[in-house]
Amino acid sequence: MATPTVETVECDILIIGGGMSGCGAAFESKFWGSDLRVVIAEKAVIERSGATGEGLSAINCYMGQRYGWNTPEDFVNYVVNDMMGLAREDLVYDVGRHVDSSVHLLEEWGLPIWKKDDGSYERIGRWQIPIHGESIKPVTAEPARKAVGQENIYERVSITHLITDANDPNRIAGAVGFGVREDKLYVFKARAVIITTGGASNVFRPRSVNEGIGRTWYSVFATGSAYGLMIPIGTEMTQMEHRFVPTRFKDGYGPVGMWFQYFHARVTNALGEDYTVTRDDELDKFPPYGRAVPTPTPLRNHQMFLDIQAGLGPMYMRTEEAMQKLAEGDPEKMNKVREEAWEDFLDMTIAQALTWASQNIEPEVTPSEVNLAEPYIMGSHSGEAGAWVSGPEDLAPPEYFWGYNKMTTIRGLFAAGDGVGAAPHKFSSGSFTEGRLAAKAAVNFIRDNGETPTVNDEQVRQLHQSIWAPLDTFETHKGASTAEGVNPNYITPSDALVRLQKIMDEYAGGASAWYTTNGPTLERGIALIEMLREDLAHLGARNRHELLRCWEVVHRTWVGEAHMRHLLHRQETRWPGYYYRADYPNLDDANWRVFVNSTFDAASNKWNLRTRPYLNVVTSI
Ligand code: SFD
Ligand code: AMP
Repeated sequence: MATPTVETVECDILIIGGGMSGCGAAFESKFWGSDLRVVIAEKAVIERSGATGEGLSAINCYMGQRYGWNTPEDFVNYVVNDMMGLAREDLVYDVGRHVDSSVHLLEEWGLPIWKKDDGSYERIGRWQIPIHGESIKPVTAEPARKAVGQENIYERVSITHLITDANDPNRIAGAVGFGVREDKLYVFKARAVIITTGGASNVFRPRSVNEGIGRTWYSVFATGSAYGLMIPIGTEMTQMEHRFVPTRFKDGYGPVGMWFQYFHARVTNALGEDYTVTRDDELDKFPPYGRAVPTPTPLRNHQMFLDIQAGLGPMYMRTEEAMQKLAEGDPEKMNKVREEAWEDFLDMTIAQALTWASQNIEPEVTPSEVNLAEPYIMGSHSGEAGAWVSGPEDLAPPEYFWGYNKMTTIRGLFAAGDGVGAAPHKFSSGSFTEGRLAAKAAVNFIRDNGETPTVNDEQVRQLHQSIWAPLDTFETHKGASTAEGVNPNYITPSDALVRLQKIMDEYAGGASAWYTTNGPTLERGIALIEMLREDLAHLGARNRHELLRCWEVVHRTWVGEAHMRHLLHRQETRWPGYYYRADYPNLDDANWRVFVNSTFDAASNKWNLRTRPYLNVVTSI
């Protein structure tokens, strides 16, 4: 392996990640700061990177204010109930009040949205509109690329660490990383940084192993970097115990929202029973959220899970029943319904269409199995893990406000999308919107704070050395065994990932543990993950591709550890259907309707867990 060269990039705003929120941030920062140098560092290529790279079939966050469908207040009510009492109302409202204009912008840029004959948008559910969304990502990326300029986009550059000011560990100064296709190390020096590096899949052992490895619901490229970059420098995180367990079509991981809400399909068990009917009483056990409409996502899972636990599976999405009903015996209508059914997956989760094809499934004839997937740690869908950020100045109470909207507790470091905690249900459109809001605030931050942070060159040199170390470790020790993958001196990134997933699955309430854990199990899991973290200093990489995998597993391990520590701290079961604390099986609003926050202190290698109050800003729930 050649000795890497070092490139230094100086800019005003560094956007790390060019996904939905990163593209929003890029576009907006140039709108407010046309004189500023805005740089994007992206590990892939922005036209196809991130969770939407594969396409989407819906915009899941749209108020429809111009049609009188919903207000931002309605949205906050919905989100707080869906999170069973815990979401930052100021942040959720902020997305709600701006998201429609973002969707209209995406349409203007070329996103095809399904329309009715009168030209108004078609709807799926209360907040969701269907799109022909295979190309949502290139449509979003093009204006971002144009706005910042080709020369300011550093693609195929993976960011591994954030760096703080030499004289102030609480002030961001930039980031370091490496080129995944050339022997190059980077240091980005910036006056403000916006983290938009997405959520985390593959922290838990996925249901697909070996034969289908790599098939997960959320993007396999979502490696928890938003959290893995922010935690080590002491950024305050919130709700890292929260997770999203999606109900998904079995094995293909096809999403279910369109089926429930647009096709009005039911899921029934082996006896033909509908758990929403037979398990209805279960909802009374979780007041006041159990009777919210719609039933909160974890409780919908919980009802289905009770059937699965009772041995009443397989669970079937009754696609055939729903499609026949919609077609009303008319072959023309059936053609349309069939087309829509396949498009839902071809636009977004092609693997599900392949699963149908490979299993001879005609959805209008045959029902399809659904299951609960492994947990995902994320902040943009029905999960709310992420950074604790300042709210907007006109809404946030003092406890939630420290100067700049979406700024983390590190000065000059902003977050958006999956990176922001306690503000879920943003989806693609809301993440893009939040990126825009973070960028506007970052421009203001730069205007108000003229200084350029000081970068400690020695620290950068040391970080560069550690970034490259897995390649050196492999070269030095590869002869110690006859099989490259098994060596007393190093651990491969794939073995490290499997070890992480095993710990998370078995100790942190993964799918094979039936989403159940308790205090002693978590304590044991934390001890094991601490050892894993130590061993990650001995990662070995055969090539640059594996070097990328090394840093991805480092980021995922930070996510796993934070998740377990937060799970341990929250002594209740607030989200049955997402996870169960066997030692605290009940929801405890009196003591635990609070946010669980953490900071990691690198100097002492210690975590500090605390709670932050819940404050009603919009609702009285
Ligand atoms: O049906 C580094 N999502 C859906 N949203 C919708 O609005 N409608 C849907 O239909 C959706 N569904 C869905 C969705 C996602 C997936 C995978 C499927 C189905 C199969 C959710 C949205 O996609 C999601 O909410 C947003 O994309 C989140 O935006 P953001 O910006 O937080 O994350 P990103 O888009 O993944 O971008 C992250 C970027 O960072 C890069 N990156 N770059 C440099 N260095 C590093 N270390 C990096 N680490 C990551 C990534 O490459 C990427 O560009 S449905 O299921 O609900
Ligand atoms: P999904 O396809 O599961 O990712 O869901 C897409 C959107 O539909 C998200 O906003 C979900 O919260 C919502 N959704 C999915 N299933 C239901 C349901 N049964 N009732 C209400 N909303 C749902």
